[in-house]
Amino acid sequence: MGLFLTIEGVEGAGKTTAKKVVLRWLQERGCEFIETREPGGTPLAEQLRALVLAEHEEQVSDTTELLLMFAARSQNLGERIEPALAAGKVVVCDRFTDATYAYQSGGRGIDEQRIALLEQLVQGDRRPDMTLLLDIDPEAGLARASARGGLDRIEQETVEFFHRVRSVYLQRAGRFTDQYVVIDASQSMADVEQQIVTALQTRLG
Ligand code: Z5A
Repeated sequence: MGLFLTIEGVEGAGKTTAKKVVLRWLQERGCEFIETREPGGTPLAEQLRALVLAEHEEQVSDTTELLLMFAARSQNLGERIEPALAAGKVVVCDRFTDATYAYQSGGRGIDEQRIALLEQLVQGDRRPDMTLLLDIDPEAGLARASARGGLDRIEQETVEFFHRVRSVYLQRAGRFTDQYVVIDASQSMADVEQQIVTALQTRLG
């Protein structure tokens, strides 16, 4: 029933661009799909997104950040993702729990067992069927993102933070080979698009 496809990567890797390629590919094949993003995807989850990405006068603790990510996820899963999958649709989600392992465990240093507990609580057995990991050196990704202007609270982290994020993504890609496809996002847009189309054809036919 349905197919759950997620898109991941460090800042500025080109997820937004990749999502358009995936949606066009699905459309051309007449697949029914929904698109969503995390944190976000429903009105309440989008409010949680705004809260967690905004700068605050007080310090946002790592645990608060983690719980806000999962609060938004719980809402998006219940309201949008699970109903769409149950209706046999493809769900294309810009980031999901792999981002939590990468950013909150890799980046912030939270023990991954704590994330696994929340993952089980919020998602049960739900995991992505396929994840496109847009892999790029963080310096190159940040340069692309900065050119676009206005960095949020997490985007202002150090380059070392994003190296740890990338490293966790790559570790997970090596561990969950049935789920992950690694795309070399340092290439030109045309080349990245070709890699994505090849991955979709190979995995989904
Ligand atoms: N976060 C978290 O910490 N924990 C979690 O559990 C979740 C998320 C779910 C918001 O995510 C933040 O939430 C994010 C992680 C955290 N914080 N950070 N950092 P987001 O996905 O909404 O935000 P983002 O990572 O900041 O997305 P982004 O900057 O929009 O990145 P992108 O979508 O990968 O980039 P893009 O807009 O497609 O491309 C960036 C620019 O590069 C743009 O001008 C493109 O035209 C250009 N581009 C794209 N591809 C290419 C190629 N191939 N060549 C040249 N130029 C290119």
